[in-house]
Amino acid sequence: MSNSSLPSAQYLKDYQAPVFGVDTIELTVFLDDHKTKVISKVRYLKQLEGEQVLRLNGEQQTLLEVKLAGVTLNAEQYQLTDEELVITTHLSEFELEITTEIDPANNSSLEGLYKSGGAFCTQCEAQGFRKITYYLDRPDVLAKYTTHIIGNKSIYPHMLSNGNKIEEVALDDGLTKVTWQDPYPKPSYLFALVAGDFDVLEDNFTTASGRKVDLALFVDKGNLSRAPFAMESLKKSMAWDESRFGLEYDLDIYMIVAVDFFNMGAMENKGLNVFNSKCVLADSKSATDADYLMIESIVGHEYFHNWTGNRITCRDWFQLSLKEGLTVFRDQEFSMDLGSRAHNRIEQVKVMRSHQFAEDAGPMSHPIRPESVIEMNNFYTVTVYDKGAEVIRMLHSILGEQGFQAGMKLYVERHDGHAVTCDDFVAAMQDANTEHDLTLFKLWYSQSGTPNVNANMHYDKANKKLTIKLSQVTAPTADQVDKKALHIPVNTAFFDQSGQPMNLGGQYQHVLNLTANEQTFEFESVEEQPLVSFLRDFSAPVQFSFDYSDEELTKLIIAETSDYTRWELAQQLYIKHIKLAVSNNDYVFPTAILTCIEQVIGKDSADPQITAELLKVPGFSTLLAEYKHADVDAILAAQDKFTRFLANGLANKLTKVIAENAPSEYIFNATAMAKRAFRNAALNLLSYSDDKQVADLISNQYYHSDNMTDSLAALKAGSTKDDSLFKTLMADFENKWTGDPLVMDKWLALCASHEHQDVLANILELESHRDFTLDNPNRVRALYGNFAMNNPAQFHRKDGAGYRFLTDKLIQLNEINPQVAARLITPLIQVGNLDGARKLVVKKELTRLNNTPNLSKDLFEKVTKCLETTLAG
Ligand code: 7MK
Ligand code: ZN
Repeated sequence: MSNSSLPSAQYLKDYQAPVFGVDTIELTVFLDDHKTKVISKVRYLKQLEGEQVLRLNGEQQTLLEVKLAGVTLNAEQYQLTDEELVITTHLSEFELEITTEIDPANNSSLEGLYKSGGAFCTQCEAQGFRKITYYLDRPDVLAKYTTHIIGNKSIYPHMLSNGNKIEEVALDDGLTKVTWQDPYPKPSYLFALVAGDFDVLEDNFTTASGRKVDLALFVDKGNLSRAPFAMESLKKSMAWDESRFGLEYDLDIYMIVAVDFFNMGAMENKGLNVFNSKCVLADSKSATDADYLMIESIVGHEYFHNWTGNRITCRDWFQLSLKEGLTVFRDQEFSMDLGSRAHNRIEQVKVMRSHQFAEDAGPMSHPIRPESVIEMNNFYTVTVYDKGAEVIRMLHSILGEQGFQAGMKLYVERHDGHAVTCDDFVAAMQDANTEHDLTLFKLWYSQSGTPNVNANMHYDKANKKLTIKLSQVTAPTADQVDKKALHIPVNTAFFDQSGQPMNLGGQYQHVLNLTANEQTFEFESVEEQPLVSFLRDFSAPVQFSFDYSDEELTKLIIAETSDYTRWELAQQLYIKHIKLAVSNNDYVFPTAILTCIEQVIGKDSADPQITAELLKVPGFSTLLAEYKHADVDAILAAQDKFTRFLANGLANKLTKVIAENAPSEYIFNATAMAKRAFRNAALNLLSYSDDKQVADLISNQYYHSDNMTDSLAALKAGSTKDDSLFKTLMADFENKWTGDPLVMDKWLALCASHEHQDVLANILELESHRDFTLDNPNRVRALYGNFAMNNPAQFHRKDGAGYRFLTDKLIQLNEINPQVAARLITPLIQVGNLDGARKLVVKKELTRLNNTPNLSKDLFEKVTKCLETTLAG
């Protein structure tokens, strides 16, 4: 790549409103595998003073004709580049008709219009529409769409687009034209078109105001029996948004299409969601409890976008968290209202700790509202989504449910039908809650990095006075050096030494609002030295530290009234001792840990779903994040040693848990799910013990299971045991499920995360397995993604073979699907705390990648940022 053509960044500060707006767009799409013709007729209106120049985005298509106000332009009358069609005109209101040709069957990027399996399908967010036709492909240009699809009905019985179907006519040549019209103005990223042969699950929903909405779920032929759960989830989502947010659906029809080739989880296109089939299809034989929960939350997420994203959309892509952070918060609350609050919170925090904190500490660090972007696809991140949702969650806890809903109501009233900013959102929250001041809070939108909050405590026995000093520091990040003090709400609870809640000023729970670098909080009439629990329910996305003794921690774990926080404190206890073992080979773990956990397991009142989580040892990425200069081998060894200590120490208890929670016929509900989780966590932990019977337990569970949750749990437990058992079970599973791609992804994942010396050779062999293909993102993530993210021992091999292997795959995927490649690179750029020798190998590999011809913008942005920051010098 020559210097002049290096991809360049766009900046939030450079935003300019569009000079031209669009009234209506009429698209006619002539379906063809390699030569799809697209005619777009657009009514442009000049809406601002400015240049009479219309700059249309467009890529990877052949321009056939341009007609301005009915007159065909010749090539001198416009400028065409690889990325733009530029037209200068004195008109301020005109129709532009553009004919282009595209090649969906060869579109392996899965962006724009592409062929997935036998079906045509689109993905336009963020900037895929420009691969379909030349247009103002930006979220602040809203238009009313009419879409004509012309194709062979015997091959494509279902031809779908956004809105309502208004016409279907047979044409002379055996083709059919289907016309759709969407009455709601929308940006191009919400456009969708699907054509294919599907089985359809139909249902309906009556809204609170009594309107009947048709629901249709389109799946590949033969998959109908795996569709009902997603349909139920959709109806629950519609009911929940009415009852909790007062928001109703607004069209007469809501469609979901499941496709096998999809870069992400799903997409909220107006009235026509497109889903990755793995986020839709489920039955008890093939899907785990975790899959069911994931499907429910993603169906919810896409549905909730109808208001937070579609009716009210983003002014520009820097505002992505406006719709994503808010919609993730909404889908989290949906899952929490339907299921276990504490369990959901644990899963949310795991994502923050193991992925978001790492992103903030790495070369791609950015605020939830980024300030500069090279490739927008790189900003669909855990920071924008999950930290974004944490920021909304803090607002919710500061304002309370009522205040928050008042803010939402004002936000919808003010901005329905418009493209707005994060500032507009906070302004609505502020104006509906004048008793609060959100001025400082807004800094969460523009400051990146994870704050470190530290607590110190002093109890003055003579004066019965308790003083808590909180301080915050946010270290400089790759993108931003200067950091300011944030508003950090620290939920805190007090317990007496016997473990009873201790009221201070009438209550035992207090919110300490930290708004400066350092702050002191004083409590009077405190009768005894309390046990204090901080940052309860993860009240802010920060790294919190308080120097607990083991005794305090174990007492608090028993005393806590918040199930989430009990788990959190247990994690702290585990991490503390694993770290001690990292720095001392001869470290002996205290048995007080066992006593404490045994006591929790034994509690009648304990929620088995949460207790199950207490039996899981912190993952490698969580441990890695504890270090500036990590010794990978020592961390893995200490983690393993601690797991075996817990397993052997709790072996009797675990065996009892397994026996007492014996499987019964599969049913998906909270009680049954919690029971399975408890049993399977016990089985998994026990597999690390020296217990001789565990192999029998595993094989017994595997062969007698009637559901995927238990089968897969047995396989996972088997993967830690002796090789022959694991090999036998894996062969049986492969034999049973080959040809079923979604299930085989679980098998591929297990192969890739198996901690065996030969895993790389095995993966190479699996590349020619009949169930693997490099052009399907699900397969790629199952095999390579699990190797890179869930097999730390082999990925971080000292000889660099893991890094080299991933780089080879990235170079291959760069040509096929840049977006998938750029997601897969994450563990190779979050290397700041690795040792010098490993960093050197990574640097060599990233340099090799950087020199790849035709390196995509997606990989370019991440590789160069890593080489310039983390690996500079
Ligand atoms: C979730 C965008 C889409 C990453 C996580 C999703 C995407 C990427 C689903 C694709 C979504 N708008 O609804 O957020
Ligand atoms: Zn979303």
